[in-house]
Amino acid sequence: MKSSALTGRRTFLKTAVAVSVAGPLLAGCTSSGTTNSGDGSSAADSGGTPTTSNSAGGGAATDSASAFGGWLDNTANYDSVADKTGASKVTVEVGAEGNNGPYAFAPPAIRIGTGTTVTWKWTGKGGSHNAVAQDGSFESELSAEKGHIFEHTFEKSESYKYFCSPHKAMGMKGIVVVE
Ligand SMILES: [Cu+2]
Repeated sequence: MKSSALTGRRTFLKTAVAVSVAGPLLAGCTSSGTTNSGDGSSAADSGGTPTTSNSAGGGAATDSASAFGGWLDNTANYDSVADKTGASKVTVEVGAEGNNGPYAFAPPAIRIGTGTTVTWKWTGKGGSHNAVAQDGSFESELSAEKGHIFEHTFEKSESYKYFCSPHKAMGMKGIVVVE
């Protein structure tokens, strides 16, 4: 009789885990118009959050990156926007480690105030890089030289997507959010 009790408990746990996994998944899908997303969450209080990292990992990463319309979806070193508001000068490394080699901007996403000057500084690694705004508002030289610098002062409250031409497809992209 002990074993049957265990089996029953195990079944319950399995169900609880399945429900708690389904909860966040449904929640993440609300943007695509899923109907009753609130229903599944009632049983999710039994914990089980660690299990979500396996099944929902891809979806969750896509979700957070999609804040910029998916711009940083394949940018490996992006996980959040670095808050640099209040700083008058901010430096971004060009050719930092990321995207399977020195093919990243670091930090890839920054938030600044108007009038802030951003300085892109080349590490000298990964060959030639540049920093090109998608809307054409700035474009650096293509350089492979360590210590090379490009500066741009942001005056308008806007989000500026930019990329490195040679490595854009690899995920060498960034964004400057001007408040
Ligand atoms: Cu590059």
